[in-house]
This record gives sequence, structure tokens and C-alpha cells, in this order.
Amino acid sequence: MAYFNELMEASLSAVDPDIKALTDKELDRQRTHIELIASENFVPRAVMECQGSILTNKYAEGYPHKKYYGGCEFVEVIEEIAIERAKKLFGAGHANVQPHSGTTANQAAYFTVMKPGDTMLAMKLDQGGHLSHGHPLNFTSMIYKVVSYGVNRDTEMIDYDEVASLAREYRPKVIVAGASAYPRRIDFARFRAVADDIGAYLITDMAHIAGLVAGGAHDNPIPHSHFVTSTTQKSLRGPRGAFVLCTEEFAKDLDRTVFPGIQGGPLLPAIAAKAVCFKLASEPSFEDYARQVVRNAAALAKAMQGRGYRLVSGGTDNHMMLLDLRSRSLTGKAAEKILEEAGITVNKNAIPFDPEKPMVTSGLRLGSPAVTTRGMKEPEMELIAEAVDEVLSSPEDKGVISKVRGRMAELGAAFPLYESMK
Ligand code: DSN
Repeated sequence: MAYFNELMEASLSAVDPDIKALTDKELDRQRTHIELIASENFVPRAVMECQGSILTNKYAEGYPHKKYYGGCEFVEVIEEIAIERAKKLFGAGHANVQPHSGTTANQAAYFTVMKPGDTMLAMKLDQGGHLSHGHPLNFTSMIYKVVSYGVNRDTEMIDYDEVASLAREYRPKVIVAGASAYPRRIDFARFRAVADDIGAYLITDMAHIAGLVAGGAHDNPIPHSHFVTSTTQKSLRGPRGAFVLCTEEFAKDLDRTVFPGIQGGPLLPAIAAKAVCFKLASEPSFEDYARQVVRNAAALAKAMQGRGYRLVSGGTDNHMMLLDLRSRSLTGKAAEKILEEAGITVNKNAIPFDPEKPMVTSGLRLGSPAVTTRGMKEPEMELIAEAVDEVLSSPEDKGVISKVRGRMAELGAAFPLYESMK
């Protein structure tokens, strides 16, 4: 009994010092590095509190008021609140907040309207799409016939004429709008017109831009889409998780597809955290945040261009940009590694028509959501651009890397993160 009580009350450092030491190191890394991964962010502590809460002990298969377990009287209210907040935030008729991840959310939307063997049209991964938009090794390619659209070779922007002509040629059941590495505004109305022309469903994956949509800094895909899928952890600044929005017409089928179709027990800590995230994203301060994310990306893009870097499509309209490193004789892989040594975290990324392999690439993807959460603004984007350029201009110079690393740690310290932790 004593052992039981001790175990139940013991802290992580007492139970597992190895894992505690590593989470401490990760906290330190997040504080001292400048986070430019376009899909990452820092969540408010309230979101983390939900995720580390007693909700982890509860099963709640089914939907509010139709649960397959007893004891759901509180957790089903949490789920209802999350659903209502998601609907209100984005102006949707229906929301399912149970999907564990963005890929699962996409799977749920696909399974709701497509049968195996049907055709889907989505953006190529190497031109900005996502794995779950039809990569050859992804479940989408195992189940469906995938046709891909890309960007125009000259403008490096979505070629809507190509989308329309592929749609007319292949008559897909589903067209997917949305991307993981596309720095430009997406014209959802145009996508919907193409879908309507051939009687296809439009599924918009807004994972990257969800925070911008919530904050009014990007057009809302809801009025144009049959389904909208999203993660919560990116620009929306919530927990790792996902949700699907749709019109009332698809509500029942979507819910049945998520549970019992592709998931069992929902992750209640994540659902509570999503509810908090939707609440925060509906506050006026989130509009300021979303606008600053876009302003910071624009400032960073301008500062990189001013230092001679070519940006894919010539700039950015959203929270991210893609740097073409070919003129610097550096690969994305090499640049990611040296920037990490210098305290700047980015990810290598294929650029359209990239001659390099996906694990090497010719590009870097830079994004502003995380640094904006820390409170950084245009002057800091200038400092970051200067630091990125210094490192990429002297990739072999350990002295430069170490100097920049020190400067980035100082910059991080000036914008404290999670001060009450540790
Ligand atoms: N892996 C995510 C990204 O970094 O864009 C997409 O799911």
C-alpha cells in the first residue's frame, strides 16, 4: 500500500530521472534556439495543463450523450464545448474534434466520401503537398488512384488551369486544396469552381494556415469546402491533434467514419486542450497574433531577399517561405545542420522541381508562428535574417557558428519562454 501511494504521488524526476533530464534539456533547447520550423509553435501553459491532466485516465468512445462507457458526464461536456467552439471559430456547421492527427483527419474526410479505387486529385508532396495528399508510400496511394497537380514552373504558384484540366481529364471524386510548404494565398473559391464543374468534393487541408484563418489573416476555406481538415498544433497554437469541419449534410457520416471507422477511444486530454486552444484563438488578441505572424514572415522574407536569397515564388503571403539555396552551393540538408549548430532550428525542404533527393533537398522552409508567439516583431526578423545569412555564408567557420549561437541564445533570453517552469 505504501509502495502504491508512493508510486502514485512520485514526481517524474523521482520515477524516471533519465526522461526528466531529457525533457529539461528539451525545454532549454526551446528557450535558447530560434524556432523557425513553419509547422511548430509554443502552446500556452493552459493547453499543456490539459494534456498532463487526469483526463488521461478516461475512456469515452462514442460521441457526447452517446458514449459507450460510464462516468463520461464531465468529459462529454468538455467534448461538446470543444465542438461548439470549433464550429463558432471557423463558422462551420459541424465539427469532429476526435482525430488524433492531421493524417487521420484527412483519412476521415476521404473515407467519408470515397470508396477504394476512387480517384483523388491533390498537390504533389515535392511541390508543397503533404504525405496524406497521395504520396506513393502513403495509404492514399494504396487505396485510391492519385492524380497530382503542382505549381507553374515560372511563377511557382499553384497552376489553377492545370488543376482544372486534370480534373476534367481524370474526374476525381475528391479534390484536395491545402499544402505543407506553399508560401502563397490559396484561392479556395477557384478550387470549388473546379470541383463543382465535375461534381467532385472539395476537401481543404488548412493545417498550416488554421491560425491565420482563425485570426482573419487568410481567407476562410469553410464557405467553399465540403470538408475542412486541420491539425491544432501549428499556427493555431494548440495541442498536437486534429479536427474535421463539414456541413450538416455530412455530419453523421463523418462522425461514423472517425468512430468506429478509423479510431477507438478519443484522446480526452487533447480534446480538452483543443477546447482551450479554440477559446484562445477566438479572442481579439489572437487576431493581433495572426496579423503579426504574416508581418513577421514578410519582414523575414524581405530581409533574406535583401541579402541575395531567392525565395520560391518570389515571396510569401502567409507564415512561411522557401529559400532556394542552389546559388549558395549548399543543400537543404547541410544548411539545416549548420543552422541548428548556430541555434536556429529550420527544416530542409524540397523546392519545386528540386534536382536533389527528398532527404537532401535544395531548399529550406522558414516560418514565423513560433517566434511571433515569443513576442518577436520585425526588428527581430532582421536580426534573425542577418544570423541565417552569416552562417550560410561561412558554413565551415566554427567561430562564426559559435558567435551566432551566442547571439541567438541572447535573443531567446530577451523573449522568455515558460518562465515558471523548472
Ligand atoms: N509535418 C508537417 C509539416 O511540417 O508541415 C505537416 O504535417
